[in-house]
Amino acid sequence: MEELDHHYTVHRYYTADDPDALVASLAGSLKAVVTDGGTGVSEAVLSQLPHVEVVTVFGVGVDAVALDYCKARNIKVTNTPDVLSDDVADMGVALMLAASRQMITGDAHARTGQWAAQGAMPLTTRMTGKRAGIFGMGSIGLRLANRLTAFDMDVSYCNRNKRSDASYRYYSDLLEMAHEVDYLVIAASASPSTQHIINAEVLSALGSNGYLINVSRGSLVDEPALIEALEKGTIKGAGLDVFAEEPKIPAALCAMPQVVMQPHHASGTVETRQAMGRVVTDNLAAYFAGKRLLTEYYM
Ligand code: 8YV
Repeated sequence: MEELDHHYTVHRYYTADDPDALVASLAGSLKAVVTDGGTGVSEAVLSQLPHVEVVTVFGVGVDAVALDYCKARNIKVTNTPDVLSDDVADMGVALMLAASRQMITGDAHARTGQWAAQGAMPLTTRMTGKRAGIFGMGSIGLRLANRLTAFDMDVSYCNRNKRSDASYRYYSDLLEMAHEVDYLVIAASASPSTQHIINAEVLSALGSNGYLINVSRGSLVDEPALIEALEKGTIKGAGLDVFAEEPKIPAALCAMPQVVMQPHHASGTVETRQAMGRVVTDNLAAYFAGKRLLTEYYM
């Protein structure tokens, strides 16, 4: 924000007393929108801003941006790929371990004196050597896969295309992969075609020893179906960084000890957020200097 304030006249939609009035007042002048992955920018807002030429997203996911509208108006969109992939992959592994080894329950057991009062906590589930299936083999998926080999896991992936640079087992069919794995890790981007792709059938294929891990977007999961699968023991547990209606999380999920959660924080380290901020400001600088965008998202 300091860098933006230094180089541009910045109008803060998110803290405006009257955001609609702010948008209306900028109709004749606003050139660029900076937003984040979760917020994006809607057609309703952009259509009031005829001079906007570029939308820069502080995040890799552009699903909250009105992409069709941007394309039609030739508004450029940029995102922040790659710089956050390591942290998101780290979070995926952390959630897998935390869910299997019941880290949060264990922490409470140690912290609150239950250990001293009641003795050892119940046994948990081993992760090393198990089968992991990654849905979405982009930069994040690949880093996840590489990390999981250090846990001697049998790693497979499901992606639109087989990657020539990855030797992991490839599935073109998500349901087929879900049958064959102990951990289903979602690292695919959100789009109309992946909406609710993790449905009751996929969860039932994952099975009663299976864990669902999501570091992508809540929209990929049919959340009521997930809650039912967890309640009935159709799957064993889940590690979730993202939810359908953030920041709201269904009370049923919050009450489940077999679910480990994070508040959409996979890229939330100082190092990565600084790197993401740099990509945003460099893209804007390139745009206004008439240079090629660093990380244009092609629609
Ligand atoms: C961020 C994200 O949490 O990259 C994304 O798509 O969702 C996250 O990295 C978000 O964009 C920052 O607010």
